[in-house]
Amino acid sequence: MSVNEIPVGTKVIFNDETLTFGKEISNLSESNHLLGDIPALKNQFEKDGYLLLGNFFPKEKVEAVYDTVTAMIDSEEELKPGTDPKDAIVGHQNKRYQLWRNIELTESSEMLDLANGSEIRGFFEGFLGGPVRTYDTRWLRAVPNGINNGIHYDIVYMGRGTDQVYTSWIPLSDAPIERSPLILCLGSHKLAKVRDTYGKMDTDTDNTEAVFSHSAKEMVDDFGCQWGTTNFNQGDLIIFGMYMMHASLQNVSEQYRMSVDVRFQLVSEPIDDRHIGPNGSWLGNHYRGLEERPMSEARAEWGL
Ligand SMILES: O=C(O)CCC(=O)C(=O)O
Repeated sequence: MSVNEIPVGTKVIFNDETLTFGKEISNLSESNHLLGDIPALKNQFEKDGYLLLGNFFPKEKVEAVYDTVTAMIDSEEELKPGTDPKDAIVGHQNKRYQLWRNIELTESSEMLDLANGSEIRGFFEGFLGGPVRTYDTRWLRAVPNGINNGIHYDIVYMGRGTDQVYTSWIPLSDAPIERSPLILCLGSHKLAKVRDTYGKMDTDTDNTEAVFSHSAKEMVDDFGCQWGTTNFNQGDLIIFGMYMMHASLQNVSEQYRMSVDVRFQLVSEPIDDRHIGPNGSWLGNHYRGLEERPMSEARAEWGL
């Protein structure tokens, strides 16, 4: 067992469910040993639907972004009084930050140097075999205690160009199992019926809730998937495609989990222009508080 491996029997929380390692959830595998071997990386991605690259980013680049985010939260007095901002301990309001409209942070030189910097661009140019571009929307998050994200495919938010878009999730803080790590629903990218129905939806134009399910167990019991996660470290990188169901575990720690998720694709492919332009104009129905068709209704129509 590697140092980072989460032992069988460990329990984690998703919404009101408990998931057990070795049962509904298992450890994700790193692919660092494949770096530099593009065919092997592609095979691995094709097989598992993701690539996890530990310690991918230079520490100082990640810390620089982390510091801009903690400084902002500190300036709002939302860190616990008397604590070191470096520890990012949540203040008494337990405020959630969804910062993709905060251009000062998402377009800062520190952020661009990390999330659109030479390491990640170089990786994708090699992996995709040509010049690449990134979305200007950068989903910067500070997740407080008790909070997690729901189960979804990214295609429902960003499917107006090519579907060959790659999500890159970058933990800006450590994100071990108690601090709201990303979880992937392994096998979900191969669920043909889900791809052909939910995977064709556009949450904005269809005005339908984007979250496919509130139950991680349902994805195991009814769809035959298995969840995967790891104790993420600050500066790891995990990439996956538009049809990988994913979510995050509840933050049961007292520290913010900070992360940014960004997208890459080939320049030569059509792009979803909702996410282009430095003003971060995109704000989906959900975030504008518009009433949406419930997912349960859509799923009943699809027979899912
Ligand atoms: O960070 C999270 O909690 C969710 C991330 C996510 O949905 C994504 O990277 O697409």
